[in-house]
Amino acid sequence: SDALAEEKVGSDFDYRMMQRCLELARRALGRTSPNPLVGAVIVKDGEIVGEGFHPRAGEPHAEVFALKAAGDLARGATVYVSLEPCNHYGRTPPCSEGLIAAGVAKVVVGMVDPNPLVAGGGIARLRAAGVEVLVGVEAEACQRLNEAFAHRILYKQPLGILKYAMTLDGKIATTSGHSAWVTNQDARSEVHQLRAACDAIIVGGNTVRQDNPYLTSHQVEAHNPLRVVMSRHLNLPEDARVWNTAAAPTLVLTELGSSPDFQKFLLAQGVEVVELTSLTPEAAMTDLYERGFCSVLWECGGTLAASAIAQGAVQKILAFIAPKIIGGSDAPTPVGDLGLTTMTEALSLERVRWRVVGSDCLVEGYLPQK
Ligand code: AOF
Ligand code: ZN
Repeated sequence: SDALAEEKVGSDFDYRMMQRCLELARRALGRTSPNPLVGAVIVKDGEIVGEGFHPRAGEPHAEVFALKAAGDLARGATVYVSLEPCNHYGRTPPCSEGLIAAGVAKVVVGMVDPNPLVAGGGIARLRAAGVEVLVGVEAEACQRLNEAFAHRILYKQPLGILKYAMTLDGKIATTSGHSAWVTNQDARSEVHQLRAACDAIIVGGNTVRQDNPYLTSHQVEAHNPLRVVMSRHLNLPEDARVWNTAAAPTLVLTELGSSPDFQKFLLAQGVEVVELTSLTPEAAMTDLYERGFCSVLWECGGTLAASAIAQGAVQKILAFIAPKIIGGSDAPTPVGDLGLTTMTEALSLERVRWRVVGSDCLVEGYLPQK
């Protein structure tokens, strides 16, 4: 992707139109899984004559909305779309055929669709019909927007993102477990935006007992992810905020036969309960994959985080670092025991980026592929 970033494809106008596609695509943030976020813009004689985005799986694709808005003006026009037009009969007919039938002259594509059912087939179909196709305008931004979709479709697993906030001395809470708040308001708003983009958030029973979080996106009109609590024995408080399913849906993953009384209580609150034969991060990810999810945010403590990493349920790390020191040799840290003993075994993140968020710092990176 570094090579893509250097080689600039298209004109400044092409870039502006593709950025508009991404802006449109983001209107459906968090709502399209298992489908991608896609935006489309149709331009005729330098003017936008139609726009569209994919609102959710089962509904028409971005190009269909844009073509409908453009009407007869689509003939001879240029279509910008952040993801390669599809070329298959899924829940909807192929967009490649729709574009050809509308008589468009040119299609500018942000990125090739990683879906093996498409994977270049849409571009090839358009070219075979005499439509000019330009690929790779704003490719990196397009790929970043749909990294979870790409991960799901290529690896048959949701993208696992481990997010934590720690002090400069590497603690996520004090020795007594108090953690409100490690980071400042800016970093916390960023987390709320991140939640709006994800399909599920997972925590363990400890986080529910210690922090009593809402785990919502705290934004008007924003998508709220499914809140998932992993708890073996269900020794959880009845007054936890996550049981308020009026705010957002909640799923409890537990083991077969755990506390029938508490399960009854949860069901009465509208909480879904799933008993797994073995309650592991891997099994949790399988359940969430089967629900059609693309992205899962791990907002758990160090013990669960370590086992999620060890089981390959985490691919991406988002670490907020606050310039504070709390001290305490027993204060909890973001990642528990991984069984590594020498520094040469450390998991070295790839594609690392650092960013200042208010008075805190955000480090982003990807775990090496196993
Ligand atoms: C596009 N534009 O807006 C979207 C595309 O089941 P379907 O018919 O909705 O097809 C889903 C697949 O189509 C999805 O996995 C991806 O490959 C592509 N999604 N394609 O041209 C869109 N949402
Ligand atoms: Zn399509």
